[in-house]
Amino acid sequence: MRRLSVLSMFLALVQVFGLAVSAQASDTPTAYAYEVKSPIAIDGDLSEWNLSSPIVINDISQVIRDAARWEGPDVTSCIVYVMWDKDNLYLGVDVTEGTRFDVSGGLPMDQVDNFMVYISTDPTLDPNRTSYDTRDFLLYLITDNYWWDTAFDRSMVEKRERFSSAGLEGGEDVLQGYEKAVQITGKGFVYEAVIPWANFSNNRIPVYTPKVGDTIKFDFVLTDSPMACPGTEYVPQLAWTGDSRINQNPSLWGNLVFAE
Ligand SMILES: [Ca+2]
Ligand SMILES: [Ca+2]
Repeated sequence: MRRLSVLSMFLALVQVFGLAVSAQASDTPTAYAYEVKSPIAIDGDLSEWNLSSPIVINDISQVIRDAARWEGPDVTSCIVYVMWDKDNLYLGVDVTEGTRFDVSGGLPMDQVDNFMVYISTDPTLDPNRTSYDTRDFLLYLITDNYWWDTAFDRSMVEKRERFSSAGLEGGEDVLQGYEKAVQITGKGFVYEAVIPWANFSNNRIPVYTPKVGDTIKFDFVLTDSPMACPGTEYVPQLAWTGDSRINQNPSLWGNLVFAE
């Protein structure tokens, strides 16, 4: 009897662990990027977009910095949409911000109003990797509605293949062919942009050409400075998934699936 009960306990444990493992795997948030079938007009109006896979960033559990200063989803939150074609990545973001377009010169890029796009361009990589691969990128998109500075942070990438950090001092647009537009809304703004895939490449890193069914690691951060004021101390950041370790560890990012 005793042996039997030990065995049944063991089996129960196996079952519990099995469930825990599968729950953990399915816990990784997944969004779909839909293929662009007819041309997208970059005008800050997302009416021609497939909006069926929103990346919603609006919860206290998603605040990865200065949570005590986050004033809630009605002041700082966003919904992100991703689309693609063989040449371009498209981003649409419906932003709620009490203080939009707050960017003052001289502050670090991650202390001013921005989007931070965490994206891999190699679907064959191990999704559980805990450090940045050559083809994992952190792209800053400053949202000032004027200069629209952009930057790449590659400081965490060991094998950079001569693709180094660029634009982190501010005042630069390091992207080629980046088009963006916004429409002001009552609660913030709607942002629409196209970024050619060629920006995530150089003569050592191939250009990514997505195909239907590809899954890449992806994350998105919204930084909302409460006021354009040098010395601003608390600047909340919200991420789709993960915590501040996403800056070092792609396994904490979500999954982005390329769909038709
Ligand atoms: Ca449009
Ligand atoms: Ca702001």
